[in-house]
Amino acid sequence: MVERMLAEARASALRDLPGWSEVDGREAITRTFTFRDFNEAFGFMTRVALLAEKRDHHPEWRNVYRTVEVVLATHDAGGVTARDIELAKAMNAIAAAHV
Ligand code: HBI
Repeated sequence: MVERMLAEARASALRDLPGWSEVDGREAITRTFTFRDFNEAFGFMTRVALLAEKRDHHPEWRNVYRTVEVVLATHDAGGVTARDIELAKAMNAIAAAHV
């Protein structure tokens, strides 16, 4: 069972996560990605979806045209865990490949 991170650990992890921030009022992290167009946005989501399945760890996300709003939290742990930090890092790497 992976443990939820406390405030200091979350803040520290976010220092290595460009573009991400805490969700107000919820133990979760968030980033909104903006791509060239819908095709790029959905391609990003496709790659992340396959990774999420492989890791059995899934994002909460909303796509509007070329933006993808992402929220990450580990529901089983009731907060942010290393799985969220690792998935966020992977998302940043995948998004960087799209620019
Ligand atoms: N994804 N973000 C997130 N949080 C979870 O707790 C979670 C998940 N994906 C799958 C999953 N849990 C379950 O498969 C496991 O709890 C068994």
